[in-house]
Amino acid sequence: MYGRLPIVKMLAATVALAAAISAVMLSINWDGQEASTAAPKIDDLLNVMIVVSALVFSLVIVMLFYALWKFKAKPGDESDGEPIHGNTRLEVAWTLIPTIIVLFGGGYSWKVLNEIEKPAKNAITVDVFSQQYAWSFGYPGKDMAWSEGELHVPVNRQVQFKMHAQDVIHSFWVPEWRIKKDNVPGITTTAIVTPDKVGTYQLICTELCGFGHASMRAKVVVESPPKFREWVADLKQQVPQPLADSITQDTESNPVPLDAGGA
Ligand SMILES: [Cu+2]
Repeated sequence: MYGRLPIVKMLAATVALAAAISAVMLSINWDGQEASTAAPKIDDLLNVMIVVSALVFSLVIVMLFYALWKFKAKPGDESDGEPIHGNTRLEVAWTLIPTIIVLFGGGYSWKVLNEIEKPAKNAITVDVFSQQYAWSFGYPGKDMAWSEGELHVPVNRQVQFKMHAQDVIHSFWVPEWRIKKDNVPGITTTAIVTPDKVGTYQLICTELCGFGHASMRAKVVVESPPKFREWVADLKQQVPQPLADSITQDTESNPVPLDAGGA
């Protein structure tokens, strides 16, 4: 037989390799500036998963290289390998450990999602209209003011974006907020964000939506509440009728039976 594996040494090598990989990976600022209350929570989640992945990767690499070194065939040895049948302890371990890791990742993500999507009492609603290849926005108020290509929101207040795609699937993404949400024709999707840093950002369409997809962007301005109110009050246009209709005509809030008219 092969004798006992040097478990302690292998574990030490695994931890050392994982620490080295984590140190490099965590030193990189993957997502850039954080500008919403969700951003630090999402970044922490990513960092934890990076460390967990580094541990799994290191364990596999250490075992692989140990096996390559220890069990290498001698020159001229053409014989078959030893026939090996199941190892219950090993099988229990390689089922149980991944299960625990996946459940941990799922539970942690669930917790983060719950926290960042918790509706606030003083939230404002902004309607988002996406079409090939432009964004426009409707603001709350009697006449529903409308802006094209430029989104303004107040700082430190939750915004609930109600999204209405007019043609194909688009996706709403402001990298500094970390939130990304698909806009799907026929249904209203919601993204909840609390921007917490004044500044100018970019809204990017992140679902390949056609020829002009790469240029489907809008300017995002996060500003103080008085400035925001002033800006909305100065808007001259109202949401055009076809866009206003798309708010109420989605099949999610107004389900239409499948056999209702049509071909
Ligand atoms: Cu698009």
